Amino acid sequence: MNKKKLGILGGGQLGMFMCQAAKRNNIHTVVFSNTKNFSAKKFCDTYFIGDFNNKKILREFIESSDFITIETENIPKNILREIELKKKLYPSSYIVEVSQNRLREKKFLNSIKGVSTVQYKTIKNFDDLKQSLKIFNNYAVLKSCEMGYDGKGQFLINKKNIDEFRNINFKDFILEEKIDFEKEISVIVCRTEKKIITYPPVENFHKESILRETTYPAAISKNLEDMSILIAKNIAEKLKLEGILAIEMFVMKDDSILINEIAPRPHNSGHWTLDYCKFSQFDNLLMAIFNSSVESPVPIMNCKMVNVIGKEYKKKSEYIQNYKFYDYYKDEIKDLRKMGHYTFKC
Ligand code: AIR
Repeated sequence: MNKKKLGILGGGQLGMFMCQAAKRNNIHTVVFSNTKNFSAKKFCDTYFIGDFNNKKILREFIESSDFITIETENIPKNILREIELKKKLYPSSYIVEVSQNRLREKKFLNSIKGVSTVQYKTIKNFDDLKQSLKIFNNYAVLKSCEMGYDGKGQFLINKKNIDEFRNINFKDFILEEKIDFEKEISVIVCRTEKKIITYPPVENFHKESILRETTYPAAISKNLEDMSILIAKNIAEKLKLEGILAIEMFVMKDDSILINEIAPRPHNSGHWTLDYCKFSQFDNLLMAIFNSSVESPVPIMNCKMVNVIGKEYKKKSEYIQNYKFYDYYKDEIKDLRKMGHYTFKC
């Protein structure tokens, strides 16, 4: 019998983990990468390299896959829609389009009863920026609506540095209030038409807008745990999710929850599930796609995941000796680039 074939748009570390999980489940993987040296290269069965807008490659990629998923939300809308005309995309192009634009994402989230985000303003010119900064007590974050991840396209703005932003191209920006939260947590939800499961909330620690550490479980009350799971399920239901969605949340000092952002793909804060759950986030994505079902994760023990960022990668042998280390096989060390991660029980 022919193997089932999964097409993956993007070939970074998330794609790499998808390929490894697929191999364990006898699923054939086809990666479409827009960079030449990519993490998933040595783990996929076949690959295409080229611009996502290359019609010929896109056609061949679609033809060689039974189902298609994404490992980054930064994929042009026209490509997602074209794929969906021919093959089922997990999650749907609608969900990816909501999550790839901060303004659309915030409008969607705030339209759900019981769900809120931080305050924000649409910024179209320097005057907007000046006015909105005042509203947010002269301390706020300017964010590009699209194509940002790991802090890219984000700038902390205050009275002193605002003039540096006078001449930027304001085509597509929002300004978010800078909030004083208690904790950052995330919940991963997997859903099919038949079943919905969530991974328990984990606690995340960011530095320079990039995730450094995730701890399972999050040190929060049972009440907050239940509330975060309820919100995650609610968002997934509203989106009619089929596949996986990660939801980043802020726990505020008054125990309320604000949603930071959603990501319709496996998430860095879910990498602990590879070692410390019966079913990892990647297993559940594959089950959602190929079995139309998902399984409760069954966490095994308390643990931590630590990202290896930029030059920290040079200490790789030390991590290998002391922890369970995962290499992302990136072609180049860059500042603030995720190069690998390690996990340990605690
Ligand atoms: N990624 C996607 N959205 C956020 C993140 N971190 C992962 C994906 C993508 C890779 O990071 O796996 O392909 C890109 O990493 P880099 O270091 O090449 O920018």
